Amino acid sequence: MKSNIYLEIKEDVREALENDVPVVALESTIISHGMPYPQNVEMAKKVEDIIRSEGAIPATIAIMNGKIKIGLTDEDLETLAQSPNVNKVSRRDLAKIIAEKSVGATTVASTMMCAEMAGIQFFVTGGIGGVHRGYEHTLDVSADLEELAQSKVNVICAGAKAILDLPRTMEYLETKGVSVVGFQTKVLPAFYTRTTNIPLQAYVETEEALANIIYSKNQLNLKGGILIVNPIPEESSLDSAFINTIIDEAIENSVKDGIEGKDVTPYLLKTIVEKTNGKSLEANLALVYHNAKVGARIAKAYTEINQIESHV
Ligand code: PSU
Ligand code: MN
Repeated sequence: MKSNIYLEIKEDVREALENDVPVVALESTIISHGMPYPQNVEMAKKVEDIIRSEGAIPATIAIMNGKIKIGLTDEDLETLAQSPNVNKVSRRDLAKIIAEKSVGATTVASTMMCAEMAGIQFFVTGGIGGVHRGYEHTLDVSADLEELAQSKVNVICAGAKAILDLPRTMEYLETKGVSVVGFQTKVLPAFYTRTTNIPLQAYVETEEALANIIYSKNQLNLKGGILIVNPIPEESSLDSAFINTIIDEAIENSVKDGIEGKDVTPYLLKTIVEKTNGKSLEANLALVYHNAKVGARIAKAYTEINQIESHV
């Protein structure tokens, strides 16, 4: 297990890390800026329960009282879900929020950084950030993509939302050398929907096959994480014409309202939930739960392979 003076690792997470029990990290921006209250806190708790029921230990990550908390209490989750003063913390914000001891919700990028500091290799979320549509005017590319190229943490998500420019997001990842592996899909899933016409270079049918890829990557000591894309379950997926019309409207509104920088993604998520009367939220919850199950199973499969290989 790794450590630094700012890490505050919860007891059950610490024990798991010391005893080679699989641990799965979770982010907190999805709680504070990705979903409305109270569904956000219900989601945060249920995701942890799913990971535990699969035999892994969940570690939700946030910045509180000048510490990087790895593993949160129910009270912490409530604060993140309800408090209006929670900062959205990406790589650039991390040191500042720790130094001034304010509350920070970690994005995919900063959760990867913190997970790596604690020695956690697996991280489950809903969707990642990417290259935004209209990036040729704004240069809006999420720091999540750079982080995937840097931090050795494997991220399980349901693809990226069509609020992003998906082909360019994939090009960016290719340039940065990030492997995108489809879990039971040969094309990139688009969060609310299971398919796009963007082919993937790698796909696997089983958690074991994925764990094998991660094992090889670790043996090669390659930088960065693997992005595992796991499509939303069929029964929860939305009609693509329906959701894409709403996404287009949400983007138009964001431009009209002059939304920029770190506010863009939260603004779009909120607008989409409102415009779909909560349908998008239901889909979002379903895909996060599915990712938690698959992510915990991958972490478990990896631990098993690692134990076998280190004994031969
Ligand atoms: N996409 C989602 N839900 C989310 C996010 C993205 O479907 O909650 C959050 C994640 O925390 C992600 C962040 O890391 O938004 C990306 O923000 P930005 O585009 O500002 O980098
Ligand atoms: Mn951005």
